[in-house]
Amino acid sequence: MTRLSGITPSGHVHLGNHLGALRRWATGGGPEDLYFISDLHAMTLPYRPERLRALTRENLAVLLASGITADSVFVQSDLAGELGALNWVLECTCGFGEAARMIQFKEKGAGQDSARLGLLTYPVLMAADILLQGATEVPVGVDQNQHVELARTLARRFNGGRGEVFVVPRAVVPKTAASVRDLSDPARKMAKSAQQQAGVVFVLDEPDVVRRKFRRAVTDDRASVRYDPDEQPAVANLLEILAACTGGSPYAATSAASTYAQLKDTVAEAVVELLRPVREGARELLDDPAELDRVREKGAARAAERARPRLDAAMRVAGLR
Ligand code: AQP
Repeated sequence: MTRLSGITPSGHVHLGNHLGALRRWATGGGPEDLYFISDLHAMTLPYRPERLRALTRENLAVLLASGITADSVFVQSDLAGELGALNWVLECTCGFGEAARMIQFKEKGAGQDSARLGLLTYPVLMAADILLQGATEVPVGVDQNQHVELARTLARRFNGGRGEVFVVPRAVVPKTAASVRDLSDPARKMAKSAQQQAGVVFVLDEPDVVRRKFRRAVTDDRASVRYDPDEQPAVANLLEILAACTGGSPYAATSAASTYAQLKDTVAEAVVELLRPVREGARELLDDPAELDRVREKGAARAAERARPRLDAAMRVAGLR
């Protein structure tokens, strides 16, 4: 089994990324697993090069501090040549309608003349990320499920029409914390690129900042700590976060507090303790640029070595060699 997944350095890593992705990537995997910083994906929206560089470094440090081994990380653009080649091969098998139906494209760019073409086609690049490494499982939050479906479709289509080259991957969506919601608005998922960051808890936030964000979290006027995602989505989000931190169920987490104020304090403390080693570890790594560079170089060499035979096979059966 090979698990592969990525994080886009479109902003600072947040609690949703940690609970829904990084924490799971760090446990239960095998020596073949790969996790990458998808800096190419971060270019699909307007961005500043200096900030992208800094965030790529920061995201890498957070991955390592989350317990993901140095042997299984790489930065996507270090494989830009291999990925660019496979991306083109796959784009030439993907319909415009298939790409335009992606929910993230509809949310972030559909109907806007200024939307980058890369925003439309990046799910194909994501398919290239997955297929190039022969991943069997792709751990993702529920929001990325559709993109993995596209990778499966493209793999089957290519294999069926040209020759068996790709492993058909499957998405693995976590049962709890599959989508952590914004603390200020439970209708929105917690997101790196949120316009208002008051409801987004970042992994590198200092403890007092985390506490303040939870204290200001929206709830409702029912004054009852119950787990009811339909009727009380904001409270349900807090209970899900608490459950994800403590390992119980959101229903069981209701016994931790009888008022909303207590619930917020309890969740805040659980999150502060969960994130403490990650924050401290990442800060240490960020103070050691040479070590981060070394990890990055080794990761690039390993990922490229693994990618080449499959890329060669794909080019060959596509009639290019
Ligand atoms: N709110 C979330 N709850 C649970 N999991 C989440 N993930 C993202 N947001 C949540 C998961 O984190 C991994 C890396 O995410 P990504 O870098 O691919 O970014 P994204 O899914 O587009 O969402 P972000 O992090 O909030 O960034 P922006 O604002 O740029 O969209 C993935 O496994 C993702 O499912």
